[in-house]
Amino acid sequence: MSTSSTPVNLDAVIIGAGFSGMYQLLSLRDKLGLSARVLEAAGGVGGTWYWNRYPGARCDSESHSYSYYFSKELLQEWNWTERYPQQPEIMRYLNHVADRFDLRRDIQLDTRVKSAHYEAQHNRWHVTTEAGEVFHCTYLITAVGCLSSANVPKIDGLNDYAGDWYHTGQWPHEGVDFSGKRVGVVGTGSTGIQAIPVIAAQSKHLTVFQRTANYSIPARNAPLTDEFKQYAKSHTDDIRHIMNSNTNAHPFYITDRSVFDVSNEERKQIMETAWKKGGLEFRAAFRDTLIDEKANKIVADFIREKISEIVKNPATAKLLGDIDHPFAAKRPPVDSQYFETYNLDHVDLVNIRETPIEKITATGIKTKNHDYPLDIIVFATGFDAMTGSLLKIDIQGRNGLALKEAWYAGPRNYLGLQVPGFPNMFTVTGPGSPSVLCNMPPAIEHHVDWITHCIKDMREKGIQRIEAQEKAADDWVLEVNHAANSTLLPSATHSWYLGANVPGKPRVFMPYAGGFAKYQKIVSDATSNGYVGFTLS
Ligand code: N01
Repeated sequence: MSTSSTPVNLDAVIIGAGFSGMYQLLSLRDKLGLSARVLEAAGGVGGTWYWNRYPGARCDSESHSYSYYFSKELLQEWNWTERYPQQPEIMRYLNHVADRFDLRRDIQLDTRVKSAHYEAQHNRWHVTTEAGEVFHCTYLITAVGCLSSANVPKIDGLNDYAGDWYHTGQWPHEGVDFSGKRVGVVGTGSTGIQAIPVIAAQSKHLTVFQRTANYSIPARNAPLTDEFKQYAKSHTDDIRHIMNSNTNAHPFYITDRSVFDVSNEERKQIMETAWKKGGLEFRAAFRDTLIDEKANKIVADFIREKISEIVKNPATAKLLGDIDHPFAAKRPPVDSQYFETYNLDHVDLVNIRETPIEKITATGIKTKNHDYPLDIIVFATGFDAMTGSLLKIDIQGRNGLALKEAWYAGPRNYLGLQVPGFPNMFTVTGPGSPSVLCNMPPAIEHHVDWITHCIKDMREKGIQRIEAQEKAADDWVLEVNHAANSTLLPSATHSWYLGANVPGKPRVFMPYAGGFAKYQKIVSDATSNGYVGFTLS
């Protein structure tokens, strides 16, 4: 450990030891031979999976695609056990990666980065940690994750609550014992929908506080068969090709078929088959689900019908099916027995859209009409997504320009990779890139490979600085808006894609919705034409 008077000099500092940070370290250290260190606030590697250990936490991407593809050996060695990996299995995988590639010696845990300031006279970043350590580096790479900054709602009275409360994204490592407890869950996004069935199975009584009803598709999780494992291992090149050549980086293509290309019966059959298969692939049954309102309504109505078939109490079914946005305009959850859980006698659903939470009392949650006594409250209320974790760090670029200032009206960058005024700083899967609209590992590998290639190019050509140009960033923001506006995504006006879930956050559609394949081509064209839109000096 250094002190503030003895800075550690490195080629690169990487912030975060999740999927991105670990691969970035390996790439800079082992492929380019640079000195690099990962600074990580948590007590272990894993990034979002280190924190999100709530009951039922599982990935919605299929395990054979939720993997690094940079190492053929790793792909052959590692054996996933289920269609969708659970959080502990993902943690075992990421810890295996850390050991297998000898990454730990350059990962500094329990180290929260406080500030990162660019010093133009030395062309370096001056990075400090909360413990007072100082690092000087040429390249600063933020690998802080898109969904890492927990959003705990500011509800009156939380401090007076005598029971225990938790946010799903900051779950205690020792777990939570729900047995014999009256539990309240606030939030019915992907997280709440995963957690609710598991908490229901463990608790005496569960009350779900729903503000916005949500679609959900059955995951149909199951142990992987030997045949599938064999297929995945013997087709790694094909699977990688599919992921890299489609819209969402999942291991399947969206069909070319419109909802209106087929008869009613055929359409119903297609949706039934997709529902039976389950998972995010349900979205891929038609090409126009997310671009045509009428097409979307047909698919959405099919899901509503399923909800009313599953949920026995008609009033509950109505409330669960009363969804105010197009299907998949918010990230569609994938569940195991979510709607079925409401058939249990000890599970209640409360409509807090109609009767909002007024406050939290010493004994539970109070709405306008009712007091709900609770021993435990679980906030499955999401994240200050995409920008939250970056803006918590005091990042200053050229001439003391604060990132907070540069982004006061929302994130503004070029290709989601660099911000004007912040030379040699790179953001892995930041806003302005497809990131959260994708299966994350391929999106991460693409960014890390690009950053690595760029730094290699710079060093070979004696270039000391790369910086996004102002005009390129302005044009890219327009392109990001245009891509979003060509879909139904912005019509879910309260989604976290828009920053609308965090009071006061600028409403800007943050991820790039033009598709992963198209995005890669844009980035590749700009690069091969001499880093168009970047200034190299
Ligand atoms: O968060 P969310 P999440 N009072 O923001 C409600 C990824 N993920 O953690 O819609 C009452 O989607 C809010 O209501 P409303 C995935 O990308 C991945 O569930 O704002 N309620 C909503 O119901 C996902 O999209 C996996 O009206 C409040 C819920 O809380 C992303 O993480 C698994 C409230 C928040 O939903 C975020 O999902 C899980 C308040 N003050 C998640 N504030 C994988 O499989 C918020 N809500 C990898």
